[in-house]
Amino acid sequence: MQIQVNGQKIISRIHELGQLGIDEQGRRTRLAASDTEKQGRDLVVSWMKEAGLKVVVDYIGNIFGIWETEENKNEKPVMTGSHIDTVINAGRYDGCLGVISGIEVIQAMKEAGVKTKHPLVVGAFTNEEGVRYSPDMMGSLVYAGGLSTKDALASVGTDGTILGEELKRIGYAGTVEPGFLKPEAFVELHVEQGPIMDIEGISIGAVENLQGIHWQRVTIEGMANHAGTTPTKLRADAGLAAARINVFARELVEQSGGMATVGTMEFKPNAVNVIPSKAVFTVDLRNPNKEKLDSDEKKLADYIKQVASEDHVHITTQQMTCFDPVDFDETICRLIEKVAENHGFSVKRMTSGAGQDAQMIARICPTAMIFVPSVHGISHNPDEFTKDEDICHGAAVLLDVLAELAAK
Ligand code: HGY
Ligand code: MN
Ligand code: MN
Repeated sequence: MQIQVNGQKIISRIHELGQLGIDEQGRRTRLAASDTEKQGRDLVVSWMKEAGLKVVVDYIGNIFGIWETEENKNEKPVMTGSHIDTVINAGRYDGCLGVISGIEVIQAMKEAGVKTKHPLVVGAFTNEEGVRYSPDMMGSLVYAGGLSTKDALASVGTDGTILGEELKRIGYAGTVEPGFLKPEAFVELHVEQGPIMDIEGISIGAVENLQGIHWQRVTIEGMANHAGTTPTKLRADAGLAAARINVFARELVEQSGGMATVGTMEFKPNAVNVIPSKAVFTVDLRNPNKEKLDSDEKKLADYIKQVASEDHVHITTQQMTCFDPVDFDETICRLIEKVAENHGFSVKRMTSGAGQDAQMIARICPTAMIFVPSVHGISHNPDEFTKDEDICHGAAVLLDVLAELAAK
């Protein structure tokens, strides 16, 4: 029986959810456990209920829509899902595609009267982006047992708030222990967020692995002084030291084939004519190869020491995340390829450059991802765009992959 997924419904819901969190400058921002994200959560919960799913929220605020029957409720569920929190001034597809498509695909199977051996569940995981609270992929990491619920709830945000209190405030301090459902398998549909599929004209990505991610915060303390009277050699310039480290990180990854990003930077006193006494910034290092990633991190640490002595500044670093590269499940990747080919869609094995909830759930069950193209590879940017037909293709593949996994 060929079940039809209502692609138009998915597309209109992506746009409906994408309207939440738009501020007065037109920037879309739904940071984890914020008021705007609560609006998104409430909308997703209403869709899950409309689909006739049982909605359960766990202690870290992960939301699950569960479809189980009398016959299969004691079996382990096949799970899909993603996240609806965003970065600052975000696009509308990152994460949301996977949650909205998951709801629609399960509803389509339910309403078609499909009998599955396993229940089906769609999750919306808390704080995948890690912009307000670190680390990223927090909700799925806690779910997979990689971080204690207690430590996660105690995490302090960039705005000084405590995640556990914020979840209570927005009404999503859930009622069950994370990990309460042990999935049989997990498949996440997500936009590629990179340019490869768009450039090569590929419709479906069978994501077989994901690069490692190391985040650290660097604090440099120098000495404020007059920009016009302090000779260069007498300066302890925190700003210059920060710039040197940023440039070095880029040179490192140009050798190793990894990626380095200094995404946040603040100076004190931040005045045009004062040598910065303090610089605080973050370094996001990534590489699909663990040895290279660890080696880049070591080389960066050695260079930071060298800069500290040459520039007469004091530098401290604080690790924020340390996630190794992840290999996904080969059997599920093959199933994604087979289903895509059955639909006549072009398909290619892909590596995820972005961190994903799937990388955490892969710790507890066979897991893989389905990618659809991002036009010009733009993401974490309001110009993020995926064509309607690619959304429909991705959802159709997700449905058949979940149906086959839930039937076994
Ligand atoms: O950082 C990442 O790659 C993901 O978007 N959280
Ligand atoms: Mn994402
Ligand atoms: Mn993202």
